[in-house]
Formats: sequence, C-alpha cells, structure tokens
Amino acid sequence: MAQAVSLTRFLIEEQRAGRAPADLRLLLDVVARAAKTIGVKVSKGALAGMLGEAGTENVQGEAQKKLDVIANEILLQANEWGGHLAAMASEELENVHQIPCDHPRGDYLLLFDPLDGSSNIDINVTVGTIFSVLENPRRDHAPAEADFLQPGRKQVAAGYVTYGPSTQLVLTVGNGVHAFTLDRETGEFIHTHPFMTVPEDTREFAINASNARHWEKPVQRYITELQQGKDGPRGVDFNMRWVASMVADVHRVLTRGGIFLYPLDEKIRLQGGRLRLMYEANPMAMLIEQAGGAASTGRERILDLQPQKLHQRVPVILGSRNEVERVVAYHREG
Ligand code: AFP
Repeated sequence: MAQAVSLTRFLIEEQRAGRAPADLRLLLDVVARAAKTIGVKVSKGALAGMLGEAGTENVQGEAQKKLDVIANEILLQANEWGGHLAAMASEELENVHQIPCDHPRGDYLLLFDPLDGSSNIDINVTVGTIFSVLENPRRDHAPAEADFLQPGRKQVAAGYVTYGPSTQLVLTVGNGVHAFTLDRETGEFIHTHPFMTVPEDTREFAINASNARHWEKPVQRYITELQQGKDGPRGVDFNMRWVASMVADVHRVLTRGGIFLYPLDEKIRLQGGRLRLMYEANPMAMLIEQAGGAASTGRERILDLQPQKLHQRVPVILGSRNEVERVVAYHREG
C-alpha cells in the first residue's frame, strides 16, 4: 500500500517544486493546525457549553454564535507570532487585525470566515472555516484595508475546512485542488483526494428556493427549467440540495459536481448580495476554477471583481462549468 502523504509532506513538496514559498507553507501549516483546534471545539458542542448565541453582533449586524467568537480567536492567536503574516481580516472583525508589534511581520495577508454556516451549529450540521491568502502589496507600513482590496485572481492560496462526519481540509496553491482528511488518532491531515475536478455537467443544483419570488428574471428562468425536469426544455430531471452552509454545499459540488447559487434578489439588492466577496466568494471561486469549474456573479467572473470594501457582498453562481455558463448566457439575454 502506498505510503500516506501528510499535509506537511505535501506542502514541503509544493515548496520544493517552487509553488509554495517557505512562509506560505508555514502559513498553511498554521491555519491547518488552528482548524484542528476549532474542530475539537465544534465537536464538543453542548458538552463544553459552546452552543448558542454569544450575545454579541459582528460587523455584518449578525448575531454571533459562541463558536464564531471562539473560532475567530483561535485563528488570530495561531497566526500572530509566526512572522509569516503582515495582517489579517475576518468576517467577525470590522477592521484589519494588525500583527502585535512584539511579533515580526511577514509578506502575506490572511482573510477568513472562521466559522461559516454557524446557524447550523446548534442543529449539528456541517460547518466550516474558509480562508484566502494574498500577498501584502506594500512592505513599508502596516497594511490598511486598501491593501486587502485585491481581485480574487491575485490569491496565492485558498481553502476551507469542513467539520463534518470527517474533518477535511481542501486547498489550492494554484496547482489543482487537493483534499486532506484528518486522522484523529495521529492528528495528521492525510492527502486523500488529489486533483479534485468538477464535472462540466450536472443534474444537481443548490439554491435557497424560498427566495424565488425575489430573484432576477434570468435566475427565475434557469431554476424553473431545472424544476420542469424532463417535461421542460432541459429534457432531464434535476435534484436539489440546500445545506445553508456554503462550505458543505461547495464541498459537495467539488466532490461530485453541481451548481451552487446565491444570486442577487430584491431583498438583498441594496447590500449587493448575501455572501461576502473577500473571504467566501473569492476563495471558493479560486478552488472551483482550479478544479475546472466556473464562478460568476451572473454578469462577471468573480475572480476579476475589483473589491471596494472589505466586507462587501456579491451574488455567487459557481460549479459545473456548462451550467454556470448557461446562467451567464441567460443574464446576457436579459
Ligand atoms: P451563517 O454563517 O449565518 O449560517 O450563514 C451561512 C451563509 O453565509 C452561507 O454559508 C450559506 O450558503 C448562506 O449563508 C445561507 O443563507 P440562507 O440562510 O439565506 O439560506
């Protein structure tokens, strides 16, 4: 039987191949280690009094779960001292988090949603951590919000960790998408899914159908056709899934194909969408494109968007390329 390849060995080999500089390798190793700690906290749930609301709100005005706050603290503390980061940004923090002055600053910017899908925690459904890595564009000062506002195509790495039946880290450093499954007995992430790819076609879609009456016409047309199945213009039946945890829904798309949509709708038009560009849409878009899929707002490639604000929201349509391209075509037709 082939020797199991650990995340550490994978990252060293990526570094040796010139695809992951030493500090990026260190950064990813630290994020993986922090994720293991978050996974332990998530798995204890009620046993450790960690369920329920924290009694605070985040910058989005959303009620924070206790585990949102705990996961955020774990990632901040794990990444402050290593010397690989210039600064961090989190869904749970209004402003850029600077590296404390008693620690050295490095060349990377780390952005994360520490616990995505947290409304699912209390019902024991898969949640996850999403992260994105950019290069710090200017080394002569402490990074400001403007230094983070880079298009998603500038990401040097992106990934997520799913805390589900198994804990899996899914990662790209620009050389395909690789998944690592946590061996809880040894504490190692083992390379179990090399070069994940998204099939170009699918019979499965994911959308919160309760918003149907608020969608724009192109999305209403597209979803109606899927629901008509073999009796409609598509001529085949489709299946629907909606976990309401982006990490879980995107992991399914990466694992067996599908199209995931959180499109613009009248309810959220003023805020630009539901999902956050910098630490949800961009990292997921990099992963999906690295796996051969597509990721669009319906009108623009997500990775080409020029961010205006750290916490801005965008419409997200991603997954099997032929389906995403069909939705984009419907937007062009109006
Ligand atoms: P929470 O982190 O508040 O649970 O939101 C999760 C999320 O940002 C994303 O993970 C889901 O895809 C989406 O929201 C679900 O939104 P709806 O609850 O409107 O379906």
